[in-house]
Amino acid sequence: MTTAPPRRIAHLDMDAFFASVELLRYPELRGHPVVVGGGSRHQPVTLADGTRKFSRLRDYVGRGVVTTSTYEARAFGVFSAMGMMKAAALAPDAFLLPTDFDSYRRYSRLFKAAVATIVPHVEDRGVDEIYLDLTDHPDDTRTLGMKLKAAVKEATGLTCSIGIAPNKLLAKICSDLEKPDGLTIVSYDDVPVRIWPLAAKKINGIGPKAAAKLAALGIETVGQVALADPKLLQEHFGLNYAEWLRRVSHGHDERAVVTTHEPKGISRETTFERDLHAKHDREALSEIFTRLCTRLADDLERKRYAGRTVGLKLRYADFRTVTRDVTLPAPICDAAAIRRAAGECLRRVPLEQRMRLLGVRVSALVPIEEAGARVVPVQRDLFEES
Ligand code: DCP
Ligand code: MG
Repeated sequence: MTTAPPRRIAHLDMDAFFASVELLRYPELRGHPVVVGGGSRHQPVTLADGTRKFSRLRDYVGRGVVTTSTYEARAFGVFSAMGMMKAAALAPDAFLLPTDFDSYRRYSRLFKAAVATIVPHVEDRGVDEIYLDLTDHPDDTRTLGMKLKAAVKEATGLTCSIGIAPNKLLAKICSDLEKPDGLTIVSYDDVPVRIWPLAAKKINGIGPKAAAKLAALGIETVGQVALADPKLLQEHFGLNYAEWLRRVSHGHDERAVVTTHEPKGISRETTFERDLHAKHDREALSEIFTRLCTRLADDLERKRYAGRTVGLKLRYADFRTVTRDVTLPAPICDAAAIRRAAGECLRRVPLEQRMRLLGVRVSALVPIEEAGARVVPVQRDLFEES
C-alpha cells in the first residue's frame, strides 16, 4: 500500500478585515472600539482645526447590521451580523464608520498578490481568506508562516492569522485559534488536545442547525462527535453526513487546494438571523441585498468573469423557494448592475410573506476581458424600488 506524503496546507484570514482597513486611514481610532456598518451614512467630518469628528454607535437609528467590529468592540459583545441598535446598547461609545467596499477590495488584491510572490498555489476563498499549499516549499513551516505574515504586513500594513495543518479542514480551524496576528501549526497528533475541546460548530460544515441537533443529543464538542456512537449519528443525520462527521471530527480531510476552476455560474446566498418582511424590514433587507450583490461582484471580479443572466432565489418562512432570472443584452460584473437586475427579479415575486433566505446568482459567464464590462460603484437604495 502506498500512502500519500503528508501535506502542509495553510489557511490565511485577515484580522477584523474591514475595520482594520478603516483604521489605516483613521489611525486616531486605533485601540478604540470601532464598528463598521450601517451603509454609507455616518461619514467622518473633518473640522476646521484638521481633526476628525466621528459618529458614535449611540447616534445610530435604523435596522442595519454590523458588518464587522474591532477586537476592542468585540470585547463588548459586538460581532458581525448583529443588529446595530443591539450593538449600540452594548457599546454606545464605540465609533461608527460607514462601509467602503472599494477599499476592502483593493486591500484584498494587495494581500493576495503579496502572498502569491512566496507561494504560487493560492485558493481564493473570498475577500479576506485564502488557502495555500505549502507542501513543496523548502522553508520549514514556522519560518514560512512568519514570512507570509510579514509579506502581508509589508504590502498592506495589516495583520492576518494563519493556520497550518495537514489539510484544509484543520488549517481553517487553526487560523482562528490565536486571532488576531496568530500563527498556529498543528499536526494530526495535536488533534485530541487542540481540536477535540472545541465546539462542534467550529468545523466548517457543521452549521447552526446541525450543531443544535448535536447539542440535543448531548454532543457539544468535536471530541464528543468523534467518540459518539456511529449508529446514533446515522440515525439522526443519515449515512453520508454521519460518515462525514466521523471523518472530520478525527481531523481528516482530503480536499485539494484548488487554484482555478471554470464555473457555470457564481452565486451568493444568505439565511437571515430571523425571518424578514419586505415592508417592515426594508432597511435591513436592502442592506443584506446590497451586500450580497457586492460580494457577488467581488467574486466575479476575483475570478475574472462577467455574466449575462442574473438570478434571484428567495425562500419564504415556510421553506417554499422561488427563483426568477433575467437575461441582459450584455454581460455585467459590477455590484450596481447586478443589484438592479436582481431587483427586477424581486419585483416579479410575491413579497407578502416573511423570508428566511435571499440568494443572487450570475450565470452565462464569459471571461471579463471579453465582456468589456465596466465596474461602477454600488447604489444602496434600490430595495425601495422593488
Ligand atoms: N463580513 C460581512 N458580513 C458578515 C461577516 C463578515 O460583511 N456577516 C465582512 C466583514 C469582515 C470580512 O467580511 O471584515 C471578513 O470576515 P471575517 O469573518 O473574516 O471577519 P473579520 O475579518 O472582520 O474578523 P476576524 O479577525 O475574526 O477574521
Ligand atoms: Mg477575517
